[in-house]
Amino acid sequence: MMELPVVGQEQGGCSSSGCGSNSDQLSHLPENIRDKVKDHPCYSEEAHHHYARMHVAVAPACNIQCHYCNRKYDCANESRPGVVSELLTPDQAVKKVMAVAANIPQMTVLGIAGPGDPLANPERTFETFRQLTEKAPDIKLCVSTNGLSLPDQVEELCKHNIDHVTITINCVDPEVGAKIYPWIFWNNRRIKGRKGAKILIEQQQKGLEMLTERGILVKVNSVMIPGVNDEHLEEVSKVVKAKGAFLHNVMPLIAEAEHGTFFGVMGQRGPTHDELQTLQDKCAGDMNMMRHCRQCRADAVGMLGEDRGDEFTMDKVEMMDIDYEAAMQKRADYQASIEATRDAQKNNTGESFIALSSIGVRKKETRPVLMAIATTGGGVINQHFGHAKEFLIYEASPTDVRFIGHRKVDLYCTGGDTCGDAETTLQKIIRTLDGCEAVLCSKIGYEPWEQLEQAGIQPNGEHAMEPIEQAVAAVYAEMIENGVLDTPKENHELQASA
Ligand code: CLF
Ligand code: SF4
Repeated sequence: MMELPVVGQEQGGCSSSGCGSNSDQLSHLPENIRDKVKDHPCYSEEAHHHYARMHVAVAPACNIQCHYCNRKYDCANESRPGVVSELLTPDQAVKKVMAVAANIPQMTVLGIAGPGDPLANPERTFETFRQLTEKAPDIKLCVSTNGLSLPDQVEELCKHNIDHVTITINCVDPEVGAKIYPWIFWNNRRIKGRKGAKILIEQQQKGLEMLTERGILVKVNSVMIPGVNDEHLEEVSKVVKAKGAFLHNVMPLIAEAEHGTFFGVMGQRGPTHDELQTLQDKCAGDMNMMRHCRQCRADAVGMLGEDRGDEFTMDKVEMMDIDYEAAMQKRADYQASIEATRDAQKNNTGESFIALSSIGVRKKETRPVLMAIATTGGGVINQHFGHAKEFLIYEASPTDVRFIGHRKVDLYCTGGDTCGDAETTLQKIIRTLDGCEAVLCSKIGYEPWEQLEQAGIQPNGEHAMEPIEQAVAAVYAEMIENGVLDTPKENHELQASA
Protein backbone atom coordinates (compact mmCIF):
# COMPACT_ATOMS: atom_id res chain seq x y z
CA MET A 1 0.00 0.00 0.00
CA MET A 2 1.32 3.38 -0.98
CA GLU A 3 1.85 5.68 1.99
CA LEU A 4 0.57 9.20 1.73
CA PRO A 5 2.87 11.84 3.10
CA VAL A 6 2.39 13.10 6.63
CA VAL A 7 2.00 16.88 6.87
CA GLY A 8 5.34 18.60 6.75
CA GLN A 9 7.01 15.99 4.61
CA GLU A 10 5.46 17.40 1.47
CA GLN A 11 7.96 19.13 -0.73
CA GLY A 12 7.27 22.61 -1.91
CA GLY A 13 7.69 26.26 -1.23
CA CYS A 14 6.00 26.33 2.12
CA SER A 15 7.87 23.57 3.78
CA SER A 16 10.74 25.47 5.24
CA SER A 17 8.93 28.71 5.86
CA GLY A 18 6.83 27.00 8.42
CA CYS A 19 3.71 27.63 6.36
CA GLY A 20 1.15 24.96 6.60
CA SER A 21 1.80 22.63 9.42
CA ASN A 22 2.04 22.09 13.11
CA SER A 23 4.48 19.29 12.51
CA ASP A 24 8.16 20.03 12.40
CA GLN A 25 8.58 21.82 9.10
CA LEU A 26 11.82 23.40 10.18
CA SER A 27 13.56 20.12 10.80
CA HIS A 28 15.53 20.17 7.54
CA LEU A 29 17.15 23.50 8.38
CA PRO A 30 20.64 23.71 9.88
CA GLU A 31 20.40 24.05 13.64
CA ASN A 32 21.68 27.63 13.77
CA ILE A 33 18.99 28.78 11.33
CA ARG A 34 16.31 26.74 12.99
CA ASP A 35 17.13 28.45 16.29
CA LYS A 36 16.73 31.84 14.66
CA VAL A 37 13.28 31.16 13.22
CA LYS A 38 11.55 28.69 15.49
CA ASP A 39 10.19 31.33 17.90
CA HIS A 40 9.72 34.10 15.36
CA PRO A 41 6.02 34.53 14.59
CA CYS A 42 6.68 35.94 11.11
CA TYR A 43 9.45 33.60 9.96
CA SER A 44 7.64 30.46 11.10
CA GLU A 45 3.92 29.95 10.49
CA GLU A 46 3.76 27.36 13.24
CA ALA A 47 5.40 29.76 15.71
CA HIS A 48 2.76 32.41 15.02
CA HIS A 49 0.17 30.28 16.80
CA HIS A 50 2.25 30.54 19.98
CA TYR A 51 4.48 33.60 20.00
CA ALA A 52 3.88 37.33 19.74
CA ARG A 53 5.75 40.29 18.34
CA MET A 54 5.72 43.97 19.05
CA HIS A 55 6.74 47.04 17.10
CA VAL A 56 7.98 50.34 18.47
CA ALA A 57 7.31 53.40 16.35
CA VAL A 58 10.59 55.27 16.66
CA ALA A 59 11.25 56.02 12.98
CA PRO A 60 9.19 58.95 11.64
CA ALA A 61 11.07 59.90 8.46
CA CYS A 62 11.07 58.15 5.12
CA ASN A 63 13.38 58.55 2.15
CA ILE A 64 11.01 57.40 -0.58
CA GLN A 65 7.36 57.75 -1.48
CA CYS A 66 5.22 54.71 -2.23
CA HIS A 67 1.89 55.23 -3.97
CA TYR A 68 0.18 53.08 -1.31
CA CYS A 69 1.34 55.05 1.73
CA ASN A 70 0.17 58.17 3.50
CA ARG A 71 1.98 58.46 6.81
CA LYS A 72 -0.04 61.48 7.92
CA TYR A 73 -3.16 59.40 8.16
CA ASP A 74 -3.73 57.97 11.59
CA CYS A 75 -6.83 56.03 12.50
CA ALA A 76 -7.24 53.64 15.43
CA ASN A 77 -9.15 51.21 13.21
CA GLU A 78 -6.45 51.10 10.62
CA SER A 79 -4.37 48.03 10.11
CA ARG A 80 -1.85 48.57 7.40
CA PRO A 81 1.84 49.49 7.13
CA GLY A 82 2.82 53.10 7.58
CA VAL A 83 0.12 54.02 10.11
CA VAL A 84 0.87 54.86 13.70
CA SER A 85 -0.64 56.36 16.81
CA GLU A 86 2.18 57.32 19.13
CA LEU A 87 5.72 58.22 18.08
CA LEU A 88 8.30 57.22 20.71
CA THR A 89 11.83 58.27 21.59
CA PRO A 90 14.31 55.38 21.95
CA ASP A 91 14.13 55.67 25.76
CA GLN A 92 10.34 55.49 25.73
CA ALA A 93 10.47 52.59 23.29
CA VAL A 94 12.75 50.60 25.58
CA LYS A 95 10.45 51.25 28.56
CA LYS A 96 7.51 50.07 26.52
CA VAL A 97 9.30 46.91 25.39
CA MET A 98 10.18 46.03 28.98
CA ALA A 99 6.56 46.60 30.05
CA VAL A 100 5.23 44.39 27.25
CA ALA A 101 7.86 41.71 27.93
CA ALA A 102 6.70 41.59 31.55
CA ASN A 103 3.02 41.35 30.66
CA ILE A 104 3.04 39.27 27.48
CA PRO A 105 5.53 36.49 28.20
CA GLN A 106 5.09 34.99 24.72
CA MET A 107 6.43 38.20 23.10
CA THR A 108 9.74 37.04 21.62
CA VAL A 109 10.44 39.56 18.87
CA LEU A 110 10.81 43.32 18.79
CA GLY A 111 10.54 44.84 15.35
CA ILE A 112 11.07 48.37 14.12
CA ALA A 113 8.94 48.92 11.07
CA GLY A 114 8.00 52.57 10.96
CA PRO A 115 6.01 54.70 10.77
CA GLY A 116 8.66 55.78 8.22
CA ASP A 117 11.72 53.80 7.21
CA PRO A 118 13.80 52.57 10.18
CA LEU A 119 17.08 52.89 8.26
CA ALA A 120 16.24 56.46 7.22
CA ASN A 121 16.26 57.15 10.99
CA PRO A 122 19.47 55.31 11.91
CA GLU A 123 20.22 57.11 15.19
CA ARG A 124 16.80 56.45 16.69
CA THR A 125 16.63 52.89 15.37
CA PHE A 126 20.09 51.80 16.46
CA GLU A 127 19.90 53.54 19.85
CA THR A 128 16.73 51.52 20.54
CA PHE A 129 18.45 48.30 19.46
CA ARG A 130 21.58 49.12 21.48
CA GLN A 131 19.65 49.60 24.72
CA LEU A 132 17.54 46.50 24.17
CA THR A 133 20.53 44.25 23.49
CA GLU A 134 21.71 45.22 26.96
CA LYS A 135 18.43 45.19 28.87
CA ALA A 136 16.45 42.41 27.19
CA PRO A 137 18.91 40.01 25.58
CA ASP A 138 16.28 37.25 25.25
CA ILE A 139 14.25 39.31 22.77
CA LYS A 140 15.06 38.90 19.09
CA LEU A 141 15.53 42.10 17.14
CA CYS A 142 13.98 42.58 13.73
CA VAL A 143 13.84 45.43 11.26
CA SER A 144 11.90 46.18 8.11
CA THR A 145 13.13 48.60 5.43
CA ASN A 146 12.48 49.84 1.93
CA GLY A 147 16.18 49.11 1.30
CA LEU A 148 17.30 52.47 -0.07
CA SER A 149 19.94 53.07 2.59
CA LEU A 150 20.40 49.42 3.48
CA PRO A 151 23.91 48.87 2.01
CA ASP A 152 25.23 51.73 4.16
CA GLN A 153 23.72 50.21 7.31
CA VAL A 154 24.59 46.54 6.96
CA GLU A 155 27.68 46.70 9.18
CA GLU A 156 25.74 48.53 11.88
CA LEU A 157 22.97 45.90 11.69
CA CYS A 158 25.58 43.19 12.21
CA LYS A 159 26.99 44.99 15.26
CA HIS A 160 23.58 44.86 16.92
CA ASN A 161 23.15 41.13 16.36
CA ILE A 162 20.12 41.60 14.19
CA ASP A 163 19.30 38.24 12.62
CA HIS A 164 16.13 39.21 10.76
CA VAL A 165 15.79 41.91 8.14
CA THR A 166 12.79 42.47 5.90
CA ILE A 167 13.21 44.37 2.62
CA THR A 168 10.11 45.47 0.76
CA ILE A 169 10.84 44.71 -2.89
CA ASN A 170 7.92 45.34 -5.22
CA CYS A 171 9.83 45.08 -8.49
CA VAL A 172 13.17 44.40 -10.13
CA ASP A 173 12.29 46.39 -13.26
CA PRO A 174 12.49 50.22 -13.09
CA GLU A 175 9.60 50.56 -15.55
CA VAL A 176 7.35 48.78 -13.07
CA GLY A 177 8.99 50.66 -10.20
CA ALA A 178 8.12 54.04 -11.73
CA LYS A 179 4.44 53.13 -11.40
CA ILE A 180 4.83 52.43 -7.67
CA TYR A 181 7.40 54.99 -6.50
CA PRO A 182 6.89 58.60 -7.66
CA TRP A 183 10.22 59.65 -6.12
CA ILE A 184 13.10 58.76 -3.85
CA PHE A 185 15.31 61.09 -1.82
CA TRP A 186 18.91 60.30 -2.69
CA ASN A 187 22.11 62.27 -2.10
CA ASN A 188 20.10 65.29 -0.95
CA ARG A 189 18.02 65.34 -4.11
CA ARG A 190 14.58 64.18 -5.04
CA ILE A 191 14.85 61.78 -7.96
CA LYS A 192 11.67 60.98 -9.79
CA GLY A 193 10.20 58.20 -11.90
CA ARG A 194 12.21 55.48 -13.60
CA LYS A 195 15.57 56.93 -12.57
CA GLY A 196 14.62 56.94 -8.89
CA ALA A 197 13.13 53.44 -9.10
CA LYS A 198 16.34 52.15 -10.72
CA ILE A 199 18.49 53.44 -7.85
CA LEU A 200 16.08 51.98 -5.29
CA ILE A 201 16.13 48.56 -6.98
CA GLU A 202 19.95 48.54 -7.15
CA GLN A 203 20.24 49.45 -3.48
CA GLN A 204 17.71 46.79 -2.47
CA GLN A 205 19.50 44.08 -4.42
CA LYS A 206 22.91 45.12 -3.12
CA GLY A 207 21.61 45.20 0.47
CA LEU A 208 20.05 41.76 0.04
CA GLU A 209 23.32 40.28 -1.20
CA MET A 210 25.33 41.90 1.61
CA LEU A 211 22.98 40.59 4.28
CA THR A 212 22.81 37.02 3.00
CA GLU A 213 26.61 36.93 2.65
CA ARG A 214 26.75 37.72 6.36
CA GLY A 215 24.26 35.02 7.33
CA ILE A 216 21.41 37.39 8.21
CA LEU A 217 17.98 35.97 7.37
CA VAL A 218 16.21 38.16 4.86
CA LYS A 219 12.49 38.15 4.31
CA VAL A 220 11.26 39.96 1.21
CA ASN A 221 7.86 41.66 1.37
CA SER A 222 6.10 42.48 -1.89
CA VAL A 223 2.83 44.34 -2.24
CA MET A 224 0.68 42.78 -4.94
CA ILE A 225 -0.85 45.57 -7.04
CA PRO A 226 -3.15 44.18 -9.75
CA GLY A 227 -2.30 45.50 -13.19
CA VAL A 228 0.92 47.09 -11.92
CA ASN A 229 3.28 44.40 -10.59
CA ASP A 230 1.14 41.26 -10.20
CA GLU A 231 2.56 39.55 -13.27
CA HIS A 232 6.05 40.70 -12.39
CA LEU A 233 6.24 39.30 -8.86
CA GLU A 234 7.06 35.76 -9.95
CA GLU A 235 10.23 37.20 -11.46
CA VAL A 236 10.92 39.10 -8.24
CA SER A 237 10.57 35.85 -6.30
CA LYS A 238 13.11 34.09 -8.56
CA VAL A 239 15.61 36.92 -8.34
CA VAL A 240 15.51 37.31 -4.57
CA LYS A 241 15.64 33.58 -4.02
CA ALA A 242 18.73 33.34 -6.22
CA LYS A 243 20.33 35.98 -4.00
CA GLY A 244 19.63 34.00 -0.84
CA ALA A 245 16.41 35.48 0.58
CA PHE A 246 14.91 33.13 3.17
CA LEU A 247 11.24 33.90 2.75
CA HIS A 248 8.91 35.80 0.40
CA ASN A 249 5.80 37.51 1.71
CA VAL A 250 3.41 38.59 -1.04
CA MET A 251 0.85 40.88 0.58
CA PRO A 252 -2.33 42.35 -0.89
CA LEU A 253 -2.47 46.06 -1.66
CA ILE A 254 -4.80 47.85 0.74
CA ALA A 255 -6.10 50.97 -0.98
CA GLU A 256 -9.13 53.02 0.04
CA ALA A 257 -9.87 56.58 -1.05
CA GLU A 258 -10.30 57.67 2.59
CA HIS A 259 -6.67 56.68 3.32
CA GLY A 260 -5.59 59.54 1.10
CA THR A 261 -2.99 57.47 -0.73
CA PHE A 262 -2.36 57.92 -4.44
CA PHE A 263 -3.58 54.42 -5.22
CA GLY A 264 -6.59 54.85 -2.93
CA VAL A 265 -7.65 58.12 -4.53
CA MET A 266 -7.07 56.77 -8.04
CA GLY A 267 -9.32 53.79 -7.35
CA GLN A 268 -6.55 51.20 -7.73
CA ARG A 269 -8.01 47.94 -6.47
CA GLY A 270 -6.32 45.33 -4.30
CA PRO A 271 -6.25 41.64 -5.26
CA THR A 272 -9.03 39.18 -4.41
CA HIS A 273 -8.31 36.24 -2.06
CA ASP A 274 -8.11 33.95 -5.08
CA GLU A 275 -5.73 36.21 -7.02
CA LEU A 276 -3.44 36.49 -4.01
CA GLN A 277 -3.42 32.76 -3.39
CA THR A 278 -2.81 31.96 -7.04
CA LEU A 279 0.19 34.27 -7.15
CA GLN A 280 1.53 32.93 -3.84
CA ASP A 281 1.24 29.40 -5.22
CA LYS A 282 3.06 30.38 -8.40
CA CYS A 283 5.88 32.02 -6.46
CA ALA A 284 6.03 29.05 -4.09
CA GLY A 285 7.60 26.99 -6.87
CA ASP A 286 10.75 28.98 -6.38
CA MET A 287 10.58 30.30 -2.90
CA ASN A 288 9.47 29.73 0.69
CA MET A 289 6.27 31.71 1.05
CA MET A 290 4.84 33.51 4.05
CA ARG A 291 1.06 33.38 4.03
CA HIS A 292 0.20 34.42 7.57
CA CYS A 293 1.19 38.11 7.44
CA ARG A 294 -1.33 40.47 9.07
CA GLN A 295 0.11 43.70 7.63
CA CYS A 296 0.77 45.10 11.07
CA ARG A 297 0.73 48.66 12.21
CA ALA A 298 4.06 50.25 13.06
CA ASP A 299 3.08 50.12 16.76
CA ALA A 300 1.43 46.67 16.83
CA VAL A 301 1.61 44.64 20.05
CA GLY A 302 0.58 41.02 20.62
CA MET A 303 -0.02 37.89 18.62
CA LEU A 304 -0.28 38.42 14.86
CA GLY A 305 -3.92 39.20 14.19
CA GLU A 306 -4.54 40.84 17.57
CA ASP A 307 -3.53 44.31 18.62
CA ARG A 308 -3.02 45.03 22.30
CA GLY A 309 -1.39 48.40 21.68
CA ASP A 310 -4.05 50.23 23.71
CA GLU A 311 -2.93 48.44 26.87
CA PHE A 312 0.58 49.84 26.46
CA THR A 313 0.25 53.52 25.62
CA MET A 314 3.09 55.54 27.20
CA ASP A 315 0.86 57.03 29.91
CA LYS A 316 -0.13 53.50 30.96
CA VAL A 317 3.45 52.21 30.72
CA GLU A 318 4.69 55.05 32.96
CA MET A 319 2.18 53.99 35.63
CA MET A 320 3.25 50.34 35.61
CA ASP A 321 5.22 49.04 38.54
CA ILE A 322 7.18 46.07 37.22
CA ASP A 323 9.40 43.60 39.03
CA TYR A 324 11.64 42.70 36.07
CA GLU A 325 13.40 39.84 37.78
CA ALA A 326 10.10 38.12 38.53
CA ALA A 327 8.83 38.99 35.06
CA MET A 328 11.86 37.39 33.39
CA GLN A 329 11.31 34.20 35.38
CA LYS A 330 7.65 34.24 34.36
CA ARG A 331 8.70 34.59 30.71
CA ALA A 332 11.05 31.64 30.93
CA ASP A 333 8.43 29.43 32.62
CA TYR A 334 5.71 30.43 30.18
CA GLN A 335 7.89 29.81 27.16
CA ALA A 336 8.88 26.40 28.52
CA SER A 337 5.19 25.51 28.74
CA ILE A 338 4.65 26.69 25.14
CA GLU A 339 7.50 24.43 24.00
CA ALA A 340 5.95 21.46 25.81
CA THR A 341 2.65 22.15 24.00
CA ARG A 342 4.40 22.46 20.65
CA ASP A 343 6.21 19.17 21.16
CA ALA A 344 2.97 17.42 22.08
CA GLN A 345 1.25 18.85 18.99
CA LYS A 346 4.09 17.73 16.72
CA ASN A 347 3.87 14.22 18.10
CA ASN A 348 0.11 14.13 17.64
CA THR A 349 -0.18 15.42 14.12
CA GLY A 350 0.59 12.13 12.43
CA GLU A 351 -2.33 10.28 14.04
CA SER A 352 -5.09 11.91 12.03
CA PHE A 353 -3.11 11.33 8.88
CA ILE A 354 -3.06 7.63 9.44
CA ALA A 355 -6.87 7.73 9.22
CA LEU A 356 -6.77 10.17 6.33
CA SER A 357 -4.21 8.24 4.36
CA SER A 358 -6.16 4.99 4.58
CA ILE A 359 -9.12 6.81 3.01
CA GLY A 360 -6.94 8.88 0.72
CA VAL A 361 -5.34 5.84 -0.82
CA ARG A 362 -8.73 4.82 -2.07
CA LYS A 363 -9.79 8.34 -2.96
CA LYS A 364 -6.59 9.83 -4.28
CA GLU A 365 -8.43 11.97 -6.79
CA THR A 366 -10.77 13.49 -4.23
CA ARG A 367 -10.92 17.24 -4.57
CA PRO A 368 -9.40 19.55 -1.95
CA VAL A 369 -11.58 21.42 0.54
CA LEU A 370 -11.14 24.81 2.20
CA MET A 371 -12.00 25.10 5.89
CA ALA A 372 -12.20 28.19 8.08
CA ILE A 373 -10.86 27.95 11.63
CA ALA A 374 -11.75 30.07 14.67
CA THR A 375 -8.78 30.25 17.04
CA THR A 376 -7.26 32.65 19.52
CA GLY A 377 -3.86 30.97 19.19
CA GLY A 378 -2.03 28.02 20.67
CA GLY A 379 -2.48 26.01 17.46
CA VAL A 380 -5.88 24.70 18.61
CA ILE A 381 -9.55 25.33 17.78
CA ASN A 382 -10.58 27.37 20.78
CA GLN A 383 -12.80 30.25 19.70
CA HIS A 384 -16.56 30.73 19.58
CA PHE A 385 -17.76 31.50 16.04
CA GLY A 386 -19.36 34.71 17.28
CA HIS A 387 -16.14 35.99 18.82
CA ALA A 388 -13.92 35.54 15.77
CA LYS A 389 -12.48 38.66 14.16
CA GLU A 390 -10.64 36.57 11.63
CA PHE A 391 -10.64 32.98 10.42
CA LEU A 392 -7.56 30.99 9.44
CA ILE A 393 -8.06 29.19 6.14
CA TYR A 394 -6.70 25.67 5.65
CA GLU A 395 -6.85 23.49 2.58
CA ALA A 396 -7.27 19.75 3.10
CA SER A 397 -6.45 17.35 0.29
CA PRO A 398 -5.77 13.60 0.16
CA THR A 399 -2.06 14.35 0.51
CA ASP A 400 -1.84 17.08 3.11
CA VAL A 401 -3.33 19.89 5.12
CA ARG A 402 -1.88 23.29 4.46
CA PHE A 403 -2.38 26.76 5.83
CA ILE A 404 -3.21 29.16 3.03
CA GLY A 405 -4.15 32.44 4.66
CA HIS A 406 -6.54 34.32 6.89
CA ARG A 407 -9.67 36.34 6.33
CA LYS A 408 -10.73 39.20 8.54
CA VAL A 409 -14.41 39.55 9.44
CA ASP A 410 -16.62 41.86 11.49
CA LEU A 411 -17.46 40.50 14.91
CA TYR A 412 -20.80 38.65 14.68
CA CYS A 413 -21.61 38.67 18.38
CA THR A 414 -21.18 42.12 19.91
CA GLY A 415 -23.52 41.51 22.82
CA GLY A 416 -25.98 44.09 24.17
CA ASP A 417 -28.66 45.47 21.88
CA THR A 418 -26.68 45.33 18.68
CA CYS A 419 -28.06 41.99 17.57
CA GLY A 420 -30.48 43.78 15.22
CA ASP A 421 -27.43 44.23 13.06
CA ALA A 422 -26.35 40.64 13.35
CA GLU A 423 -28.06 39.40 10.25
CA THR A 424 -26.19 41.79 8.00
CA THR A 425 -22.92 41.05 9.75
CA LEU A 426 -23.51 37.34 9.40
CA GLN A 427 -24.20 37.71 5.70
CA LYS A 428 -20.92 39.60 5.34
CA ILE A 429 -19.04 36.86 7.19
CA ILE A 430 -20.59 34.23 4.95
CA ARG A 431 -19.47 36.22 1.90
CA THR A 432 -15.98 36.52 3.32
CA LEU A 433 -15.82 32.76 3.82
CA ASP A 434 -16.71 32.20 0.17
CA GLY A 435 -15.10 29.01 -1.12
CA CYS A 436 -14.92 27.36 2.33
CA GLU A 437 -16.99 24.23 2.90
CA ALA A 438 -16.65 23.93 6.66
CA VAL A 439 -16.05 26.21 9.60
CA LEU A 440 -14.45 24.73 12.71
CA CYS A 441 -14.94 26.56 16.00
CA SER A 442 -15.31 25.76 19.69
CA LYS A 443 -19.02 26.71 19.73
CA ILE A 444 -21.60 28.29 17.50
CA GLY A 445 -25.18 29.56 17.98
CA TYR A 446 -28.25 28.14 16.32
CA GLU A 447 -28.88 31.04 13.93
CA PRO A 448 -25.42 31.27 12.38
CA TRP A 449 -25.33 27.48 12.21
CA GLU A 450 -28.47 27.44 10.12
CA GLN A 451 -27.42 30.23 7.79
CA LEU A 452 -23.94 28.80 7.26
CA GLU A 453 -25.45 25.46 6.41
CA GLN A 454 -27.81 27.08 3.95
CA ALA A 455 -24.83 28.76 2.29
CA GLY A 456 -23.08 25.41 1.88
CA ILE A 457 -20.59 25.90 4.73
CA GLN A 458 -20.85 23.13 7.32
CA PRO A 459 -20.34 24.41 10.89
CA ASN A 460 -18.49 22.03 13.18
CA GLY A 461 -17.98 22.44 16.94
CA GLU A 462 -16.90 18.90 17.63
CA HIS A 463 -13.16 19.49 17.62
CA ALA A 464 -12.88 22.14 20.31
CA MET A 465 -9.38 22.31 21.83
CA GLU A 466 -7.93 19.93 19.25
CA PRO A 467 -4.82 20.85 17.24
CA ILE A 468 -6.00 22.58 14.07
CA GLU A 469 -4.41 20.32 11.48
CA GLN A 470 -5.47 17.18 13.25
CA ALA A 471 -9.07 18.45 13.33
CA VAL A 472 -9.03 19.58 9.69
CA ALA A 473 -7.72 16.17 8.63
CA ALA A 474 -10.38 14.41 10.71
CA VAL A 475 -13.22 16.52 9.26
CA TYR A 476 -11.88 15.96 5.74
CA ALA A 477 -11.77 12.21 6.34
CA GLU A 478 -15.40 12.35 7.58
CA MET A 479 -16.44 14.29 4.49
CA ILE A 480 -14.87 11.64 2.28
CA GLU A 481 -16.43 8.80 4.26
CA ASN A 482 -19.87 10.43 4.17
CA GLY A 483 -19.69 10.96 0.43
CA VAL A 484 -19.88 14.76 0.74
CA LEU A 485 -17.04 15.15 -1.70
CA ASP A 486 -18.64 12.87 -4.27
CA THR A 487 -20.73 15.90 -5.27
CA PRO A 488 -18.81 18.52 -7.24
CA LYS A 489 -18.40 21.68 -5.19
CA GLU A 490 -20.49 23.90 -7.47
CA ASN A 491 -23.44 21.52 -7.33
CA HIS A 492 -23.08 21.24 -3.62
CA GLU A 493 -23.37 25.02 -3.30
CA LEU A 494 -26.34 25.14 -5.63
CA GLN A 495 -28.10 22.46 -3.66
CA ALA A 496 -27.36 24.26 -0.44
CA SER A 497 -28.75 27.55 -1.63
CA ALA A 498 -31.78 25.97 -3.31
FE1 CLF B 1 7.64 43.02 12.72
FE2 CLF B 1 8.10 42.43 10.27
FE3 CLF B 1 9.85 41.72 12.08
FE4 CLF B 1 7.53 40.51 11.94
S1 CLF B 1 5.90 42.06 11.30
S2 CLF B 1 9.34 43.78 11.54
S3 CLF B 1 9.12 40.48 10.39
S4 CLF B 1 8.47 41.33 13.79
FE5 CLF B 1 5.19 40.04 10.33
FE6 CLF B 1 3.57 42.05 10.62
FE7 CLF B 1 3.60 40.78 8.35
FE8 CLF B 1 5.64 42.27 9.04
S5 CLF B 1 3.00 39.91 10.30
S6 CLF B 1 3.62 43.02 8.65
S7 CLF B 1 5.72 40.19 8.20
FE1 SF4 C 1 5.44 54.65 3.45
FE2 SF4 C 1 7.11 52.69 4.08
FE3 SF4 C 1 6.82 53.45 1.52
FE4 SF4 C 1 8.08 55.02 3.25
S1 SF4 C 1 8.74 53.00 2.56
S2 SF4 C 1 6.54 55.68 1.77
S3 SF4 C 1 6.90 54.64 5.14
S4 SF4 C 1 5.26 52.46 2.85
